[in-house]
Amino acid sequence: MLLETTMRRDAARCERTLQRLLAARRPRIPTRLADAMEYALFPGGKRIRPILMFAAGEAVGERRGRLAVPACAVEVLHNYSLIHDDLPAMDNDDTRRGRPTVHRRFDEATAVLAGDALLTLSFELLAGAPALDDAARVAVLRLFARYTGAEGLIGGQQLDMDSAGNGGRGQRPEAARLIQAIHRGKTGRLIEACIVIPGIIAGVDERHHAVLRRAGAAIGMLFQITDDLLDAGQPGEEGKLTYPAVYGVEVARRLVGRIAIRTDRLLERCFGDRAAYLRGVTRLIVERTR
Ligand code: GRG
Repeated sequence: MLLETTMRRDAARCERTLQRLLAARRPRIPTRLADAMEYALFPGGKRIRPILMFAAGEAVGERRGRLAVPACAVEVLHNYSLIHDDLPAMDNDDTRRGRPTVHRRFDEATAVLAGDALLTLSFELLAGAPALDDAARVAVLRLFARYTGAEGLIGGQQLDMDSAGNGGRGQRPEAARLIQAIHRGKTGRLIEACIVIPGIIAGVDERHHAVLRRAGAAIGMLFQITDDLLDAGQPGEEGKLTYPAVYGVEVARRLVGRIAIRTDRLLERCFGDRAAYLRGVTRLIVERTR
């Protein structure tokens, strides 16, 4: 099947499951809060994280049925982080995905609560995901908490805020380390989780687990540098601590090329034909134009 068709189907699967999970809870949630949560989730963005989870699932021979709820949990957490990132205390953004941000459409307090509610919902979903054995469920919850907490996503956001306005200054090797730490926390860990969680659910051995971690970290890096390359030169981007801003667009492009080739070979070597979909999605992440 055509790569784009499979991706569309997987995004639609995530959409259906998310709609069902939210609809089941809606009667017990205060209306304004439920409205804000749904406003953030629907219509969504690219749904690239759930797609990556289904693709990693194919590589490890895991069926989509067992991954649907965990994939929604990751997407729900992603949307919490966007709501909070847009708040006046952080990025202070008025629009996201071409319409008002949650705090603009509702109000700041509701946006904080909707973000909090999505964060806790993501853990509720993982805790109740059907057909996982207890050991896998605990391992997934532990990894997800670590990757999205103070050592992961939230820590990355703190580092990013601390470094605001520092782009291009200081020693280059230092800048490289800081950029890597920010990317790994803010973007990388959640994408790594998408690649590693299907392996935990499928019960892969240590060696394959380590490969999934390496590939996940690399795909996270590819996603973020590509994002920064797409933004390079836009108003408001100057002075940001990103590879294109600090090292230039050409260096950043070459870095993406090198990481992409290494990751592609690693996935092919370890998972053979079963990694075709994951390799395809990774290629499209690098080639995307939005
Ligand atoms: C507030 C704890 C906390 C974290 C915020 C998500 C985030 C961390 C910041 C948003 C700014 C940003 C550019 C982060 C890097 C991750 C990223 C590229 C997010 C956008 O993800 P997409 O492109 O969004 O998958 P869609 O709209 O497609 O869902």
